[in-house]
Amino acid sequence: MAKHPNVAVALPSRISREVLAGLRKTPKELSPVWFYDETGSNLFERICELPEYYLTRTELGIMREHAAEIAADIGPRAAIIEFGSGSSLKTRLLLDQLEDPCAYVPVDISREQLLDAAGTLARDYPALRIVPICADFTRPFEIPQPVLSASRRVIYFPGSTLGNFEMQSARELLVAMRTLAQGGLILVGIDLKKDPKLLERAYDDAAGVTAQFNLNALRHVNRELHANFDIKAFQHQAVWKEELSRIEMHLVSRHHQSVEIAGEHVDFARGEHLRTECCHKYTVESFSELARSANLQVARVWTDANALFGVVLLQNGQTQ
Ligand code: AVJ
Repeated sequence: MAKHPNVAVALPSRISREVLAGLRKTPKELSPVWFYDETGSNLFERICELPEYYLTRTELGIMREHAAEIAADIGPRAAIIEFGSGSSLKTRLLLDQLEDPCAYVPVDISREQLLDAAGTLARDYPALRIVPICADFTRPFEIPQPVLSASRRVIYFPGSTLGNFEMQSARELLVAMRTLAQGGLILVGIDLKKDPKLLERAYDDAAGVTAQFNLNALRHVNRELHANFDIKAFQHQAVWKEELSRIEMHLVSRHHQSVEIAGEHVDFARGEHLRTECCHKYTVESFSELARSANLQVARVWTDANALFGVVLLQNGQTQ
């Protein structure tokens, strides 16, 4: 936003209203989108390499081992539409195996990362038509021409990002993907339910990188919304909620304090929690149930030897 001074004037009021609304809820919440400024994106890359954070490495392992099978299920001349494409690393493993893919459409809200990744990919896959779309994938966006001629659309949603959505929003997103796929397929990465101790470690690592990542959301808000969060006055905490099958990222206020955001004040009691993220963990059964409720059915599941993570292929529930 800082790079577009002409829009910076119009945007903050809506955004700060959203942030303030979250901070006035009980319990307080802040959207995980605040993690991802430049520092946050770099911290997330460091998280992906932590020994405790098994997710990225496990999903990459599954893709490495099974991409040929996945590509065979997808078939020739498919258009791959990726939600929240980021660095497109996992996509390469898929693209390497696909027969004559018709187009690759990365959809990401972060323009810089999107164009960077698309540029690098274009150099490595000169024959592939790459059509980046800078958009929020939770809202409708326009479908580019090359996709229209594809024999099949595949929505790719790796990284267990779906897990960040509450049940109802996850269902809505799956419905939107089903509609966009037009009878095609959805390939989604989901983190599987496991020993809460392993999850707590994955989200509260010994080196404290996840703590920095979580606290950085406050720095981001400070910068964008003229807020004055005292970063040292909050403590990172990962909280497992068994009944909701999710691990939550919290920031706990170390003492009573008042924070100013866009000219307004928000009070934090000593020990009060601010929730910054929910990461839902599924069983294959619970995820199949969610898919069914979106009129989708599980065609196939690939997992690692320890069943830590799943890559799931979904098809339209009405085709069978
Ligand atoms: C990028 C949303 C998949 O939920 O594991 C990592 C983000 N949060 N450590 C996740 C995250 C804390 C991550 N996702």
